[in-house]
Amino acid sequence: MSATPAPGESAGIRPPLGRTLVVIPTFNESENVERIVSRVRAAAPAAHVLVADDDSPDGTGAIADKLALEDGQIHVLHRKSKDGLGAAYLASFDWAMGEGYDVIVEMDADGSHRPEDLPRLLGALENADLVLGSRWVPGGKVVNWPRGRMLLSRGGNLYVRIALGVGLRDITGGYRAFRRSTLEALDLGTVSSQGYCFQVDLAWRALKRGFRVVEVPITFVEREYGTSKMSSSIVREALWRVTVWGAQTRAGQLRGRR
Ligand SMILES: Nc1nc2c(ncn2[C@@H]2O[C@H](COP(=O)(O)OP(=O)(O)O)[C@@H](O)[C@H]2O)c(=O)[nH]1
Ligand SMILES: [Mg+2]
Repeated sequence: MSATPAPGESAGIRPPLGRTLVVIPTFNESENVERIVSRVRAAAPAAHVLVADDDSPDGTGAIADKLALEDGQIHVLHRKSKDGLGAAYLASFDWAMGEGYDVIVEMDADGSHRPEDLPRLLGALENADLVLGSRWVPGGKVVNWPRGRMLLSRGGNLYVRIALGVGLRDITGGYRAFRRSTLEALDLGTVSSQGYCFQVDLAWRALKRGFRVVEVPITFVEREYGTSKMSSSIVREALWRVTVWGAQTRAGQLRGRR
């Protein structure tokens, strides 16, 4: 965990955390949804869960509805069609704000983000504005990932670090906890990143606004059931957007020097 605030980072006392919502986006996760939701309920009993399903053809949404009927802390957001992870999260954040949650957590449905790590993420958020579950800080681990995915994640993070000039080790990861006040300041209406680039976009916005972003080591476990939705178009989107953001930042720095 990074203990020293970076330049421009806001220090100071933060309010207690309050009500937590764990958002789980799903597309064809029928083999995983019940298992992940019950693990979250066991690991963080006070937290509510929102399953954000993009009308999965495999019936994930109907399974989530059944879980919600049985447990008042489980909710479901049904979306019309597969529209990317970014859009599912933005709709979920809107829902969370409307319902008055104070902390919003992002978590994959496939078991890669262990709900048992959640209390540590929430503990770190007491003194931070955004907490990233991190595979690439000391103590972080990846289990059962093919070499290609490992290289993609490490290479992707290295590229982002260099292009944007940020110190975070795992800015592409999707296991994170936001304070509501952080999300409210990120200008979410202007986010257009669709795939996993969405994660870089939000962390980058938080850093630029001087928020305290802290990385907590996690063990990332590759899914046992269902299939990955990662695709080459998702990688291409991240590559060009990060390159553009990096170029804009450098151009701004040069203008500032003149
Ligand atoms: N609602 C929604 N969820 C998605 C979409 N794409 C991926 N997901 C979910 O996002 C999470 C991460 O996706 P995953 O396929 O495991 O990606 P990987 O871990 O990078 O291989 C899983 O819970 C997916 O079901 C999408 O377009 N819409
Ligand atoms: Mg996965």
